[in-house]
Amino acid sequence: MSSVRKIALLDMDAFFAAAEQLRHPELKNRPFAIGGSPQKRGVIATANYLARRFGVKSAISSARALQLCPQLTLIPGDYSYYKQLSGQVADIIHRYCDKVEQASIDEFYLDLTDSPHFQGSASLIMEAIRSEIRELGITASAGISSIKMVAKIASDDNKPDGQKVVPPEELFSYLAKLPLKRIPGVGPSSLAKLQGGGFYLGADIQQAELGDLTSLLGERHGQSLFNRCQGIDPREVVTERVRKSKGVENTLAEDIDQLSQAEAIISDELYPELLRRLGEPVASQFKIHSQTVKLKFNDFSQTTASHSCNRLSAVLFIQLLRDAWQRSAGRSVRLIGISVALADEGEQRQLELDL
Ligand code: TTP
Ligand code: MG
Repeated sequence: MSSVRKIALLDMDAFFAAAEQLRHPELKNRPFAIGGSPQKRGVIATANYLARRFGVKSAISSARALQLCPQLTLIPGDYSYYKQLSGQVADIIHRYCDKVEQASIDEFYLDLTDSPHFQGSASLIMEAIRSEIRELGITASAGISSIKMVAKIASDDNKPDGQKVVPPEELFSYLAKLPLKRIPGVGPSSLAKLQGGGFYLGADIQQAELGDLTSLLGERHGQSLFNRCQGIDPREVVTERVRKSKGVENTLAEDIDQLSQAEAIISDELYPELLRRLGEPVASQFKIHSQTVKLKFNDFSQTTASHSCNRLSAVLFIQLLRDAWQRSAGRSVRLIGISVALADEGEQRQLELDL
């Protein structure tokens, strides 16, 4: 095994805005933002790319946003919906990688060092994950590097819907060219101190004396910036849980275009087969995290619908099928799949306690 790690950071593009656009397609050609009302001194959570052209962005007040862009449509946030969508993204990622750390609602670190997929090509794995996310109707960008910090920084380079690899031999030169404000942890006040000391780019830190940095920024922050600009960031991808899933799918002998046919395939074929594969303990107890239905259409694009739940439910599969079916837009269906993500041990204990 090589000692150089392959770490990716996946970050959803304009996440809350993309999520809203998915269920309200009419928003697409308008500048809009998710945020609290200006009367209640609300702030902007995020804005779509059209609104960003006016300067509307995360953390400014909604009142200011409306000054910058008077035609802005302001919508309240729906955190549980975004969380559910983020869970669907997590499920996709877990199908390609066991070592995943969710850093925020829309950011995931993956350790792909030992991945068996695509002959270990991190670029191809991230392309595949991003293409499955695109099937959900939203997009993500990724950065790939041997250290976490650069994976995160690089995920912005080709945003939206792009990715960037910084190979190990280019790490030092990539950092050299980097304006310090792009380094996570360098906020406005650190930046002012650094610029006051004549430090503007990664190269300035690479050539600095450690003592000069620690006297400017303090021991811990100074040391950490010094190390990271040398390409030293030993932080591991910390796995919270490995989500295992089980499923069955069926490529149909002939494409179908009636929902009732699909319902029958799930009820009569796929669900009994899933029960058999799961075995009695899982099928009857609280050992499920979520259920998913997948449809592949005759143009080979696919869609999935998922919902979290604790106990296996045939009715839920039918509901999810109906949700997914609505996206067929006249296409017939060539494959149907159903799957469950299994709860891990910790979750099971928690569920039993909750009861
Ligand atoms: P980000 O990934 O920072 O932003 P984004 O996904 O909207 O845009 P980008 O394409 O640049 O990645 O944050 C993810 C979500 O977190 C964002 O959609 C809304 C929320 N958020 C807030 O609620 N407040 C904030 O100040 C920020 C930065 C984000
Ligand atoms: Mg994002």
